[in-house]
Amino acid sequence: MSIRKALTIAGSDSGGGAGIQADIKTFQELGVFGMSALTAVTAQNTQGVHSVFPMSPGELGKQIEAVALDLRPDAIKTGMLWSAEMIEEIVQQLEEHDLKVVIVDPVMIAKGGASLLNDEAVETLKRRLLPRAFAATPNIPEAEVLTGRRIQTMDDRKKAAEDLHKLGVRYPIIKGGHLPEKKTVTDLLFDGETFIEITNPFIETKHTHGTGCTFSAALTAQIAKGSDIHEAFEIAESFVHMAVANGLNIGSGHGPTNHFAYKQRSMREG
Ligand code: PXL
Repeated sequence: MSIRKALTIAGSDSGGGAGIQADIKTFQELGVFGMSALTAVTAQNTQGVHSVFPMSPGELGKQIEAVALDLRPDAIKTGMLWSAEMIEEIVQQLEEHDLKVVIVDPVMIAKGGASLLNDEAVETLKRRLLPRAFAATPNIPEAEVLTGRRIQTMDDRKKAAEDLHKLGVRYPIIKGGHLPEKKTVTDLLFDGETFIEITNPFIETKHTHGTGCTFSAALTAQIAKGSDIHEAFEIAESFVHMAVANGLNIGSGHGPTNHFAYKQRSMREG
């Protein structure tokens, strides 16, 4: 079988822990050929974002088009999208080139608080991109913004997942990392019929930069390889858990996770 291909439409993180760098590393570790269309170039390290230089929407569109016309991705992931114009451009390219399997990671703010999505772009994201999403992977604050619902209990999360499903997301996944339950973290998938929860031990570490990008990239890689949503969810959970549990301890701030860990363990275990 020929190699599967995934495209990330996202921002560059010069520090290498999040954004397209995290996505391409994750694709590679899971055996998928990675491609990118840049929305913005950020200057940042583990201490924070120094600046953001957005691409023009037209230049973003040309990157998606170039990939679509020739390489044909099996799955596409979106990350930092920055503006409403950028989202409109993406939707136009998806339609024009009949690109269907889109996993939306609705990135809004970086760990240090820098905004990665303009306020007025939220409506465009909801109205134009979410209805085309195969899956979406918000954390709790992002799910609150997208649904207008305060999320505290597991029941709130389930309702938010149903809201996202109604907005057109086929498989919403709400990540629980911002509301750890004492010693565990539970992520929730709604497949349109049932709720599936995956619980991992909570890991006490400050090195969690890029966990959201990495999770969503692992999910995208598995979907590109033909996993169904349930298997993709399980593997993405395991990939991120291994990446956080085996931290690299680099940089003096919020360091990146270890993208090597999952594959290293699978190689050891044969
Ligand atoms: O983790 C969210 C994220 C996504 N994309 C880029 C980022 C960040 C967080 O810092 O820098 C480019």
